Amino acid sequence: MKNETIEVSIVMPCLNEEETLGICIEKAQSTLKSLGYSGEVVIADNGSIDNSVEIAKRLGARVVHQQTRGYGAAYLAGFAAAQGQYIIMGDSDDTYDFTDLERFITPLQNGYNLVIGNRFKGKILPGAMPWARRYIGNPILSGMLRLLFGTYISDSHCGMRSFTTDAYKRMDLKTTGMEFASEMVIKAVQSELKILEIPITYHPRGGESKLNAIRDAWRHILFMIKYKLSNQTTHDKKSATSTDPKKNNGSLP
Ligand SMILES: Nc1nc2c(ncn2[C@@H]2O[C@H](COP(=O)(O)OP(=O)(O)OP(=O)(O)O)[C@@H](O)[C@H]2O)c(=O)[nH]1
Ligand SMILES: [Mg+2]
Repeated sequence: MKNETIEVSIVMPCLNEEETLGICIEKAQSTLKSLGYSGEVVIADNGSIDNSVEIAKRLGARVVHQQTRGYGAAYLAGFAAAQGQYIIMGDSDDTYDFTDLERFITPLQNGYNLVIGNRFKGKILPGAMPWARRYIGNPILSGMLRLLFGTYISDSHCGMRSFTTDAYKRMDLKTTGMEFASEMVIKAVQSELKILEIPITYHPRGGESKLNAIRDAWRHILFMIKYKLSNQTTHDKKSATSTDPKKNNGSLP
């Protein structure tokens, strides 16, 4: 629910990130303060069994719990709880720089609906992204997105993004796994959101990666194909209806 006094909500999904969660929360809180925004940090906990939840509570972040496992599921719970006009999302593993917030907020105030970080046009620090993901996984998945949906986002799996609450409603996101990142790009483009890509720096993560490269890449691929097919069917049905002579007063298009 929107709270008029909160301008910015920073939402982080968290599954056992005790090593880095505190750093991320502190960076976000101090940056919001120094920029003069009223804001909140929302931690979407996905059943952590380490000290993540205690750390978040101690630092004054708001914690919401999501029983359903998965990156998308965690975010759906976090976004539902977020109260700000603007929402900034990013992993709680210290790969994204939560001191770099202003560039994610100002464009939203100037008419953009969605801001997406771009690591390839920015900097990927040594050890931040495995070779196979950088040169094989990412280009293939991004290429498929461009080919199937005509998207023009060049780092479509970047996890640091910001958007307005209105844009969030328009995207109507639903997926629960890592394919959430692709779903957002596809639906943002289809909803004709005004999107800005900005170069960012990607840092090596602390703690253990939760990504299962093969399984998660496969989830992206399956989602893209299923979504394309179901959209195609809807589109075909709509075209069939609109070319129905009776519905067109007898005149063919
Ligand atoms: N993969 C995954 N991540 C989750 C889940 N629940 C919460 N998360 C959080 O979502 C973020 C993304 O997971 P990461 O392991 O960082 O995935 P990634 O960024 O693609 O991979 P790395 O570059 O290795 O960090 C992290 O902050 C996780 O703690 C889940 O069920 N699965
Ligand atoms: Mg990460």
